[in-house]
Amino acid sequence: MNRLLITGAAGSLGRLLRERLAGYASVLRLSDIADLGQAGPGEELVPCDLAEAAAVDSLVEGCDGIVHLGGVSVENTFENILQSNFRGTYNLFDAARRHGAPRILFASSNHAIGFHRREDRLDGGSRQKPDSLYGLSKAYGENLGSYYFDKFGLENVAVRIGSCYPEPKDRRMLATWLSPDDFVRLVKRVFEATRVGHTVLYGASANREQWWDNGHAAFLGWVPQDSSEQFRAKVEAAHPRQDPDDPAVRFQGGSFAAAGHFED
Ligand code: NAI
Ligand code: 15L
Repeated sequence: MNRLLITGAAGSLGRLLRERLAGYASVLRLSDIADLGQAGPGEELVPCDLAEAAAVDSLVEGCDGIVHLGGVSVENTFENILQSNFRGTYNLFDAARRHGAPRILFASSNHAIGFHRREDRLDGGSRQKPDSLYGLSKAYGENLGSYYFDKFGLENVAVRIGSCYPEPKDRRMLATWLSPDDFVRLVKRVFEATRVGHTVLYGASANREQWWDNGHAAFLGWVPQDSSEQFRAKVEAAHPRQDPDDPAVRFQGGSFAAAGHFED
């Protein structure tokens, strides 16, 4: 890999990959609207608003792979999500089409399927059930990936990330937790696999509670190594058992599914 672009590089997963993918490509091109600090060895900093099509076109030129993390990462107004997520992700895919179709890893979210019930085991064929305006933008990004692969052969993997933090923060995250190490391993597999087509998979570690089945993506060779189980006692002590009929417990999206419409 010569030049790998990471959008959203100033965010929490972006900072993680910036550190952990140092040296993985000859050049890491790091982009965000927020401050990216100073360029280190092998880094190129390209500030860019993803909503600006011309700027995104220049951003993507010369890249061999893209990790697309940039955008609004929680529920927000439709206008903000429209600009950063809907427009931003369209601009990115369309620029990639014009510049040699570099493979894209799109950071989708469990909130694209957040209105599925916790007792439903999802797999590659499960339908989208967004739980928020944010989740809708992730469902749209997945569909962009489907369209750009079918129409233009632009390979891409949408990862429905669960909860990627150093430790699970609550009882729900015992099921949705994706360890930073497992995330980094997944990113590398996406760019090292011979072929990925258009694939949608779930980003969770090998936790005891499993809501998602990635059997359809076994060709990637990504086998999560970590488990939230090591944190169970701590999490359960800090967070009392919840009412099983609470919408935040019934649905996979948790509080995103339980919340009212953001614009009201
Ligand atoms: P974050 O909010 O820390 O980082 C997102 C970055 O995108 C920020 O630095 C922000 O400045 C940038 N950004 C927002 N709008 C932009 C625009 N118009 N142009 C350029 N940059 C813009 O989020 P985090 O946690 O690092 O997540 C990264 C990605 O992964 C996001 O797309 C998020 O939706 C997704 N994700 C993260 C999960 C997690 O557990 N951290 C779970 C599921 C999905
Ligand atoms: C997400 O999509 C968010 O970006 C992140 O902040 C977490 O809330 C995560 O999902 C989750 O569901 O835990």
